[in-house]
Amino acid sequence: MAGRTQVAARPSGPGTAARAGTATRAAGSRARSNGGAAPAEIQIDEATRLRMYRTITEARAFEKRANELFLEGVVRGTTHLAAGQEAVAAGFAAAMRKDDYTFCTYRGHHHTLARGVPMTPMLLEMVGKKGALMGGKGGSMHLTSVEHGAMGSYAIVGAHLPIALGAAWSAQYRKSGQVAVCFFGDGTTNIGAFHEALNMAAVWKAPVVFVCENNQYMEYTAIRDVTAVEHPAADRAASYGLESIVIDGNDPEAVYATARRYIDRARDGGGPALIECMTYRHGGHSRADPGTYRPKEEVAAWLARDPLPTYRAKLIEVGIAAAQLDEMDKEAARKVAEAEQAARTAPEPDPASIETQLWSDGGSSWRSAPAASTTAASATTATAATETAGRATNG
Ligand SMILES: Cc1ncc(C[n+]2csc(CCOP(=O)(O)OP(=O)(O)O)c2C)c(N)n1
Ligand SMILES: [Mg+2]
Repeated sequence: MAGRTQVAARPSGPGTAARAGTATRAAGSRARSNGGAAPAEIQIDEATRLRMYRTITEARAFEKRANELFLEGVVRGTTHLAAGQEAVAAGFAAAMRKDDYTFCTYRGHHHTLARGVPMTPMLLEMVGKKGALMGGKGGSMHLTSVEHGAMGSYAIVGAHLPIALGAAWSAQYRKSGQVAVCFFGDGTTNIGAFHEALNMAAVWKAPVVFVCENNQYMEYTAIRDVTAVEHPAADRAASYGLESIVIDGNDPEAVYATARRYIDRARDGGGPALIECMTYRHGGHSRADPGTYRPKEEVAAWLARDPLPTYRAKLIEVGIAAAQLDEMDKEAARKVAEAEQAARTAPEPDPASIETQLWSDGGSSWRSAPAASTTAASATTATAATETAGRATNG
């Protein structure tokens, strides 16, 4: 792998400033930091800008209400909000082709919405009612919609990086031109699967773009307290022959331009990329966490860089009418209200559905039906399952 280019558009925002003085190390640096602005060659048109604003405002409105419903007990279990990190989802989704793949973590509402998954089935998934995105079997942490390229939200830290690589390898093998984009947190970079996936992706020149949403915390621990390098993803990139890329994850246009550049490159056979987006979660790790371990000044500094009002102000500055943005905010509120209404009133799912979608035939016959009394197809499945079970027992 040739690349040791640094294209770092290093943000000057909070967090980064606190660690200023640590120079970016990338042998053979060429392109220099442009302070988070979009690379000059990528033009961002008005439709893309509006699309990104829509994603940010809709994700913010959706998560705010979803969280309230969790607190009210309408939604059970826990939830992990991405409020504050929406610009990453907005910028990447706008740069992706419709049939590209998204892989994300349990903090994945923003990415799932950004790929066009409607709010109502998503919220129904969280409450486990009829009409839910995945029949109510996944919930907030496992949102998936294959038809939208949303290939899953994974709760095991790091587990999805090799899976995203597999999807990219499949695309490469099929010559489909698809790219897999895999989002994960800063804490994930200390998991073995991160390194294993990056290594093989680089060896295979797979069309996968790994995106670290560096929100600077892994649960209740600051990443800087447990990591030997300043930039947990970018500073490891050189180990796999990749460029060290750090961008302002709160600036959707910087995200979009960088995403376009590396997604397009991966599609053209240029291999993988690793992009570290500096950002911040407004709340705690999950529903149960008030996030009080974070210094007040740090939280305040990042709230002042909230991508929603910041991007709104920028769009108005470039000539987009405030009324048009107001309309989008209203539309977001309308969609949230509609989803909430459905979540409150939808019937419980049919109890029989509990046994569907568990196996490739959509049923449970593989588990117990004797081969003689099943159809030819399910008999084959049952036999295969028995053999697998035998191997598992013996292995
Ligand atoms: C393999 C594994 N180890 C530990 C956990 C518990 N855990 C859940 S979230 C989390 C922190 C991950 O932090 P990061 O990757 O930065 O993602 P963020 O939550 O900040 O988006 C941990 C340790 C887990 N889910 N999986
Ligand atoms: Mg984190």
